Amino acid sequence: MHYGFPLWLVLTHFLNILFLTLLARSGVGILSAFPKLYLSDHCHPGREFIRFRKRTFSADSARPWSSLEEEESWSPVLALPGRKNLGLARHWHFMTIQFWILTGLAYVILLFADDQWRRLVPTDWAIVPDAFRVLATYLSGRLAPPQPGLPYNAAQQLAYFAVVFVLAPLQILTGAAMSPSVIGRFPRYPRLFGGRQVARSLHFLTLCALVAFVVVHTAMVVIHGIPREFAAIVLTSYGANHTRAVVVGAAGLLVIAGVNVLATAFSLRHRRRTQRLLGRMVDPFERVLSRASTSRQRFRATDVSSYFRVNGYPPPDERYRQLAADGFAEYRLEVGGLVEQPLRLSLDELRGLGWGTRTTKHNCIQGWSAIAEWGGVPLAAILEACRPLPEARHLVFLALDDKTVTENEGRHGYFYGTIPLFLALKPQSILALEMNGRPLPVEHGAPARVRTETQLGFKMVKWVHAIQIVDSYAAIGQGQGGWREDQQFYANAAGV
Ligand SMILES: Nc1nc2c(c(=O)[nH]1)N[C@H]1C(S)=C(S)[C@@H](COP(=O)(O)O)O[C@H]1N2
Ligand SMILES: [Mo]
Repeated sequence: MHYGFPLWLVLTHFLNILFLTLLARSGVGILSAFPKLYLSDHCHPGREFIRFRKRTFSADSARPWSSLEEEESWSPVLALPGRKNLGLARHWHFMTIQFWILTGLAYVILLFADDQWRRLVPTDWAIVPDAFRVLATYLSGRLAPPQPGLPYNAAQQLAYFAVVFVLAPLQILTGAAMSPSVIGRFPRYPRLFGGRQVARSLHFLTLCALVAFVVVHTAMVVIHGIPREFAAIVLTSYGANHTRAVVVGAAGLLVIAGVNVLATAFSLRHRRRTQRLLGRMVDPFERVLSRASTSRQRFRATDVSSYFRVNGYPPPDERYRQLAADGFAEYRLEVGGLVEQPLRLSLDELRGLGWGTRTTKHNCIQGWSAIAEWGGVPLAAILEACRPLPEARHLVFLALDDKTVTENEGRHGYFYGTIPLFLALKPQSILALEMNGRPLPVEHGAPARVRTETQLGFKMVKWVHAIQIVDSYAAIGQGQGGWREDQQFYANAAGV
């Protein structure tokens, strides 16, 4: 058996490095939105085990704060695209992941089709002590020879095996354990890793391991004899022309750097276009996942988080203060648009439509989670009462908080959000009026907020005063289907 470097191996290596750089940099961009790692899904402030910044926030800080303030602006050199562009970083991550998985599948299939798997997959436990012997050899300053009949020594083989068959799958599995649609449908799945936040931490630590592998691996190729090894991996043969190999290899690395620079510069300059272009590849996937998953979460009372972060400042105006002071006696929810029966409901009338409570995990797009019991009116019951017309497609939730006033980030307008009809009809989609058995606290959306348990938190509009049923949201706001979609370039579908 000859273990050379066939062309497919060279190509998949190249694509793998390209996609890994995009994944790592966009991953860092995502991390910057909540640059701390937890071991518990309650994400209690101060209990993170790794924090990538100095500033701290605490649950008992005197002034109100919002989790968006925990977002950091990291350099575009490190992050793709960097500078507080969580939505676009996610778009790059989820676009690239599809191609990375395809490359990985092609690689593994070819590996087995070609009998090349024997170079990676150990067939004897003796590989473990052998690998230690190899390490000892390296540490004593000598090069370790390959195993008989194989191109690699035991340590190399073990490392390559671990990367392909352990770290890469782990990265995919821990990634999935963060998706609100996946864990809404399979609430026990993240427990495989010790919870969603442990999965998130592992996802980051595995990235570190992969980066460490690439560094050591490249160093080894160099130590083992550039340009001979280099010629083999770039031009498929140990006998290839060395100069040509170095030129082709350098060109390949330049292409990878170039793609990264272009992707970053384009994303920073054309945020809406990046959101739209990448959205074409990412949104359908998220929409299918959201449609297919129905939340089956039923946490227990003892699972409820003692601390639940807030995102978004309450409406500061006098009208809202007055409403709250009167216990929302004057509050009316307006339901209109493409309906047979427009509604105008007091809180009591709303309650009369139906009631349900369930205890679920909230997953903010930034990365934190928390568990609470939510009680409220099924959105399906509201729809039944207003009877949407056949052309109805989306629910628009209009909120009372004017971001021009409550946030000072150069963004503006009243918060709003949309969800497709099919999400509203899921059994765990409710207009919540209670949290943990009490009327909603002001900061969590009093008197009424959306809960739809397979989606990210930003879809769950707080301080709702009206629901509009529409056939399209193109003419609302900036047309992206929500305030955060419009102003922060988040994806409209939010199942991952
Ligand atoms: N009206 C309004 N609703 C909103 C927001 C907001 O800023 N304004 N923030 C959203 C985001 S990003 C999240 S994560 C959740 C947070 O809900 P909580 O504050 O109850 O934790 O509310 C969502 N609903
Ligand atoms: Mo959020």
